[in-house]
Amino acid sequence: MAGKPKLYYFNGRGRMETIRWLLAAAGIEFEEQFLETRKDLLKLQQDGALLFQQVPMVEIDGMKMVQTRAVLNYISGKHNLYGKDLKERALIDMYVEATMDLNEMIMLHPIQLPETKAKHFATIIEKATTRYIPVYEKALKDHGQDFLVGNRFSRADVQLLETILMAEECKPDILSKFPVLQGFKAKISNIPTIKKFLQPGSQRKPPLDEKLVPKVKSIFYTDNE
Ligand SMILES: N[C@@H](CCC(=O)N[C@@H](CS)C(=O)NCC(=O)O)C(=O)O
Repeated sequence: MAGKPKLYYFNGRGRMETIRWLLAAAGIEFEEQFLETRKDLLKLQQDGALLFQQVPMVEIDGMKMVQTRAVLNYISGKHNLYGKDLKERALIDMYVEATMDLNEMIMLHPIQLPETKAKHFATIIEKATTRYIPVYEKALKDHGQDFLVGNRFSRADVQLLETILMAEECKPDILSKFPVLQGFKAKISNIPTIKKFLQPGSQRKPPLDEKLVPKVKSIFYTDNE
């Protein structure tokens, strides 16, 4: 039997967090190797472990997988979280690409320059409440089912919940005008694997503490980047 997947990244959310969410939602235990310094990244690069010299990297089923979306697609396909046919998969892809756009905006907020930070934050809230959240609210309302796609649990539900919780960290009442999503959030949060992941002590990571930004930058950026 293959061992547990092993995740290589720094000890924070970044691009790895959605991978953690999907594994947890699928009930898959995983190990993590945290990069603490640039030397740790260079070592992986020198060992030839990173196809494009970048992390996230996940050792899984005998592969050293890189490229976040490739990893997410693999986990979703393997664990039946990716729809029953190509059309469902296409819809799931559209939903999750949009959650990832919003997720990335929020994720990158701590590293914005001081002079652009307030504007960036206002854009997050504006896009969340006018571009993204209403689409999910309407989709759930129109079909009246518990899950976003195909009346069954998929990565679209997991990734939407992850992103809703991130948006609530920015603005706690962000769902106040979206009653269907409030119900969705409660239901998906109560799925046993997800409930477990949401409990303290799980491998879920907290939002990036601004004090850690220099450390993260020192791992991933050289002085001239
Ligand atoms: N498209 C890649 C981007 C990966 C990426 O930008 N990784 C950053 C850390 S979050 C990195 O490894 N930077 C070091 C480098 O590019 O040399 C993915 O989604 O995995």
